[in-house]
Order: sequence, then C-alpha cells, then structure tokens
Amino acid sequence: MPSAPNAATASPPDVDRSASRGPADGADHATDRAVPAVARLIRTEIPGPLSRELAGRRSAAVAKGVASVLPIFAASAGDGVLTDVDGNTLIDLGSGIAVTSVGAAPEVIEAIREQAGAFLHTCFMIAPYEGYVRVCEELNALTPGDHDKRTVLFNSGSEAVENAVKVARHATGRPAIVAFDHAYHGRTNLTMALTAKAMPYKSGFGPFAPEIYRVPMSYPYRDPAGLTGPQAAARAIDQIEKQIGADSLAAVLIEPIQGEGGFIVPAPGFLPAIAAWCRANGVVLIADEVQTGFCRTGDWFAAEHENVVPDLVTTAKGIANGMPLAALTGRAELMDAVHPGGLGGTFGGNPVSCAAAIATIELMRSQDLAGTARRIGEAALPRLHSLAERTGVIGDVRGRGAMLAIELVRPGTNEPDPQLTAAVAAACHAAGVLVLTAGTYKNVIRLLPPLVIPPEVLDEGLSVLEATLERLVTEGS
Ligand code: PLZ
Repeated sequence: MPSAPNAATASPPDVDRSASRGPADGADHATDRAVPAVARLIRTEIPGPLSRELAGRRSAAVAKGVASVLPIFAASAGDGVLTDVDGNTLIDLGSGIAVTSVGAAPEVIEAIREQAGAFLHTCFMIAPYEGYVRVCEELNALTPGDHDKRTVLFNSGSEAVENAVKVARHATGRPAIVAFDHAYHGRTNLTMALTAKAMPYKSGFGPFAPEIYRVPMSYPYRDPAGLTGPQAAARAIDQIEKQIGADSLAAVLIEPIQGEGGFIVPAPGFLPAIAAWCRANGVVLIADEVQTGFCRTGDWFAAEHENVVPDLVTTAKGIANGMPLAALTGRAELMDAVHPGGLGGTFGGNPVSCAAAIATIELMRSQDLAGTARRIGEAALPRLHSLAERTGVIGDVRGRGAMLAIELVRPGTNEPDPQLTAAVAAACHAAGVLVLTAGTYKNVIRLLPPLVIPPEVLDEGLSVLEATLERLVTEGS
C-alpha cells in the first residue's frame, strides 16, 4: 500500500509517489489504449506551473459562478487516469460525475471520428438521420418494462427532466409535480425548483417555477422515525394526498438512488410502494436516471433493482461517454400525447453524440459492464465497511455497483462532518486520487470510477482514500 502523503504541505517537486500500474489483470480493453503506464504520479507541486498559468487566464476570462473541484487543468484522460498539463497523473474515481463509464474506448473515439467526417449537424427537426432513431430504439429496449415506448433526445440531464415534466403535464392535464427531499434534478429554472438544496444551486436565483411540491424521502441513515421503505412511502403519500391531491398531480419525480443529495439509497420497498400508488392514481412516475443509468449501479437502470417500471425515464451522463446527449423515454401513449413540434431543440440528438452513444451502449452490452459495476461494488464495499469500523467517523456506507459513498460524521454521533469531508477530498487530490463530495450536509465522499477502471488502479485509489482518512482522523484526535 502506498504511504499516505502529507496533504497539509504541497507535494515536493520531482517526487514520484506512485505505484506503477501492474498488468491489466484480465482487462483486455486496457491494453490497446493510450493511457499512462503509471496511474498516480505527482511530478510537480499541485497545481503545477502550467496549471497556475491557465488558472490566471481562467480567472480573467471565466465567470466565477462556475467552480471546479481540482486546481489542475486536464491534458488527457481515460480508463481511470487523468493527466494534467504539467504531466501529473491522478487516479480518477469520479468519471466526470458518472459520465466516462467506458473510459477512453477506441470504439467510441472511432465512431465519433467517422460521424464527424460524414456530417456534424443537420438538426433532427430539419433533416433526420439514422443515428438518432437507433439511440431511441436502444433506449426503448433497454429501459425497464416491455411496454410500447417512445424516446426524444436532448443535450443535458436538466433538459431531459424539463421535458419529462412537459410530457407528464400534457398527457395528464394536471399541473402539480412532486419531488423529494435531497433531490437534484438540474440548474435550469424548472429543474432548480425541483432540486432541493438552496446553496449553491438555488440561492439568489428565484423566483422558481410554481406547482412543485416537496415530500420526505426514505433516507435510512437519517430517518428520525426509523421507518421501513413502505412506511416511508406511506409518509410521503399521506403528505401528497393531504397537500396536493392526486387529481392535481401530474407526476412524481424521483432519483432511484439520489446522486448530488448524497447517494441516498431508499429503504427496500420504498420505490415499489411509490410506484404502486402512482399507478393506482393515474400519476406519472418519472425516474430520473441521469446519474444512476447506464450500468452505473450494476443494472442498466437503477429502478430495475426492485423491479420498478417507471412511466418516464430521463437519462444523460453515461449515455454517450462524455459527448453531450440526454434522453426522455416513456410509455408511447404519454410521449405521443404531445402534438408534433411540441418537443425538440436545435442540437438535441446531435449526430456525433448519437454515434458515441451507440458505440458506448454496444460496449456496455458486449463487455457486460453492469456486471463489472457489480464487481466494483463487491470489491469496494467491504473495504469501506472495514474503514468505517477502524476510524469511527463513517456513519454510513452505502451505494450500489460503482456508485458508492461514505457519510462522514463526528465520532459517536450522526452529526455531519463537512470539514473532515473537505479535508479528506483535498488530501486525496493532493495525493493523486480524484474523489468527489456530495450531500445535503456536504459530508459525503462519493466514488464513481469509470466502469473500465483496471482493478489494480481502483485498488490503489481505495488504498489512498483509506490511508488519507485514517491519517486525518489520527491527526485530529
Ligand atoms: N438529474 C439525477 O445527477 C446532474 C450536476 C453537477 P445536467 N448531476 C451533476 C452540477 O453541479 O451541475 C443531474 C443529475 C440528476 C439531473 C441532472 C442534471 O444533468 O446534464 O447537469 O443538466
């Protein structure tokens, strides 16, 4: 195991603290890819001179409102390793927020190249093309349920969610939408209203869209009443019936595992009970699978885990491995309730993005990356549980497949520890491991490795996280 680096001081220049990447351990895909031979190599202080120079230009040119996790600038990335402009390499346990699941797959790059050579854009609303149709066919087949489905493509997760709301309202003729505590659905005006957390997403940006109602989530670790899944669903449904009424409710919108809110996995039975109530009351169930979708949680879609069949599903992120693409897929009768011309956008379903999506989906299928995600979870979860026992500052270990998290608390309590969380993330970054934070209380470290990450790179990344947390806890006590 690599020794824990000292995060309090910048890495000394010219010090190689890496462990080299071992043989690719059955991961054939890693052999023909342009990734550095070393997963974690800190050559300069962080940020290095070239990143510092770019940071100067950035602050003079880029709006402050867009913040970055890392102080370094990227030069290349793939298969769980990110190289910065100064030649430092970091183990990537974030995948650009659950996006680059198939890494630097040559198949995807080649598909992009080929499509770019043919045409970049016609606008599907002007001259349609096959790639768009093919992506829709794939989504109709892959999303849960064997009912007749239709799909429409967009550019971002937020846009997909906006359009799910449009379709649900149009098809039901009802105005209200229910979203949950800790939810994240985007940054546009309507999706800000659907997102729960004020800072940094909503503060100062109102007024927000009307007819959005928030109800309690099943959050097993923090549920004050210690409710089971069905009980937590009954609590939410009771509030919906009393405060809105099913007759006014177009849709219930839910992330099957909440992402930005802290990788909150609802108690078993919660999602099925919500789904059953929606079905009984003619309310559209929208699963926001923007973060959980495309094999991330060990199934194609997270709703499958409890056999929940949503009426509408939103996807983005992992769908095209980094090319901007998003989709709304749903029951044909709901989707086709909208008049021709009611849905669309200039760039939605861009042909290059569609080519990337087709190649990405093909790889996920042929390499069984849902299975790989499950194996990532099986490898990491026991280590996180044992880390929790050793350190006493992890209140909850949770997640599924390659969507994993630890929630950091003050020892012996469930009081969130956002300071320790920020310190762990910063120290991991300084040590060459990119982890992301999340959570309503900013006290969650989340892991979203590319699904093709070589096992030994994942192993090294986890070792650094473990050593870093143990060191900070020892220093702090
Ligand atoms: N729905 C469930 O996770 C995006 C946002 C990061 P866009 N999550 C990462 C940030 O701070 O902006 C997300 C999501 C779920 C919707 C979205 C929105 O997707 O592609 O960012 O618009």
